[in-house]
Parts: sequence; C-alpha cells; structure tokens
Amino acid sequence: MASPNNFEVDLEETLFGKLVEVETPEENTFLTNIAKQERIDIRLGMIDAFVEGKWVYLSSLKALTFTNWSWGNPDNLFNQDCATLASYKKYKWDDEDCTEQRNFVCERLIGSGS
Ligand SMILES: [Ca+2]
Ligand SMILES: [Ca+2]
Ligand SMILES: [Ca+2]
Repeated sequence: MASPNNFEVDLEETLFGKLVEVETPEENTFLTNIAKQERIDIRLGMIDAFVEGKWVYLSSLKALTFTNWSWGNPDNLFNQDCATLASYKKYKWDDEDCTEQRNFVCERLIGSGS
C-alpha cells in the first residue's frame, strides 16, 4: 500500500500517535481506501463537542481544513459530536454518538527532526 510521505498509518501501534485527523483530500482518499479494503468504519479525530456545529481537530482544536460529509450530515441527531468515515454512507463522513464504537487509525509524523 502506498503511503503519502507526511504521515503513516498504523492500525495497532498507538504509541506516540493520535487519532487520525483528515486535513486534505489526499489523506481522505488514503483512509477511504483502507476502510473499503477492510470493510470498516473509521472514527476520525474531529469533534464538535465544545461548540455545537463548530468542528475542530481533536489535537489542535483548530477548524477543519477539509470535509467530506455525507448528504444531510452533520445532522447532530441526538447530539452527535464525533466524526466517522462511514461505510454505510458510501464512505463519506457521518457525525455519530461518541459512544458508538468504531475502528480507528492512528497517525504520526515520520522523519521529523524536531
Ligand atoms: Ca492528518
Ligand atoms: Ca454535534
Ligand atoms: Ca449524523
């Protein structure tokens, strides 16, 4: 599997990693391919738990630079604050209840000197 050079995905090793935060269309495509291959839903590191409707990256609390929401989402149904790349939404994103258990992918920078 080809991996974009600025991040690496590791399904098991979470040490020093963080929940994947989708910042670019390329990263989203990369993740979508994993979800399709494994036939899974992937929990993403983006939330609107602090301010309803204001989606931010979990690690930086900065506004999203890219989104790929499925039709009608985020709909905040029964107060959904966690984003998921959802197989049942044709691999687009759905906001879900954060207690919904999903597979997750961790990302970390590689080769960074500092
Ligand atoms: Ca990322
Ligand atoms: Ca919400
Ligand atoms: Ca939803």
